[in-house]
Amino acid sequence: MKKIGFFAIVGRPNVGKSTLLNQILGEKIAIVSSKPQTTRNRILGIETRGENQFVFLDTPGIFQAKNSLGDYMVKTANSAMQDADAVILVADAGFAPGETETRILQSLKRSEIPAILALNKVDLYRREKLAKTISAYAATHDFAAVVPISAKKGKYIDELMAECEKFLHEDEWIFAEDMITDQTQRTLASEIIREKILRTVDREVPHGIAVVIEEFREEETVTHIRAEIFCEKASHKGILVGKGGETLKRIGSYAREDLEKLLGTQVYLDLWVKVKENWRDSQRGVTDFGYCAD
Ligand SMILES: Nc1nc2c(ncn2[C@@H]2O[C@H](COP(=O)(O)OP(=O)(O)O)[C@@H](O)[C@H]2O)c(=O)[nH]1
Ligand SMILES: [Mg+2]
Repeated sequence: MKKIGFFAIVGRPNVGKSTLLNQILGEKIAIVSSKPQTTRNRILGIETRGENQFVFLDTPGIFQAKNSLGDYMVKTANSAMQDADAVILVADAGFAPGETETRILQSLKRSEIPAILALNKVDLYRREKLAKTISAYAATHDFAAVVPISAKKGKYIDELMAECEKFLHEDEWIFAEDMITDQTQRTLASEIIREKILRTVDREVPHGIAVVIEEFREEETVTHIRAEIFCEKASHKGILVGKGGETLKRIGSYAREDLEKLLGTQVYLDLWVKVKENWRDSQRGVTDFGYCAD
């Protein structure tokens, strides 16, 4: 009998939601960085094991939005929660529930959606610390399960999957058995480029970046990709390009390495930097770059 279930992965920015999804799938479909608010869209990840199809929705973290892009990101996370059979709340194993977790739990209580608590980054903490965090959470909510994990090290992921399995229901699968995401190769390519920018440049620059793929042409052994990187200020453009174009070259070569792995071909990557002032503040700018609600 075939079974399926939907799971929204939620939590504050930077707790390891995208790392967890990649680890479950064994493939990188969600970009990861040490900077908060890396994930902007809802990302679908599909894991089919035997008769079971697990559909995961990686969401942008839930936070206090400061502009139109932020609004869009928080709405995306909230709506993913409403559609789920169960929510996986990812939280840092070293901290008691804070304002964000409390807010998420209140909304789950109201809508009566079951929650699995995944306490992540256990590799960083001692056992006593983890025990304290577990009791702090247990006192605030009646979780379907509490599973300490290390998304980065791939530890206790099977335990988490076993808890998810309890929420599957008998039904036809929605996705083909070999499908792992609904994102197109173009989208994955633009996200990879954005990840390398997040990892290469600092301060406020990467948060104002949008990457648009202008050309994606596949030949037998080579893929030609031309991408435009939009930033919010001329000074940001200077930082992205760097002295003698050195920073942009570095971003390009990191991105090319991952793109070649993703596509299984050689990649010719052509990157251009453009300025579009304050696009994140306008609804128009945000939708123009593809961040539009379903
Ligand atoms: N030490 C440790 N770091 C982790 C773990 N999981 C994720 N991280 C790191 O936490 C940061 C944020 O991860 P990311 O998946 O982008 O978080 P998201 O914003 O919740 O999607 C990255 O630097 C990850 O490498 C973990 O289990 N242990
Ligand atoms: Mg993320």
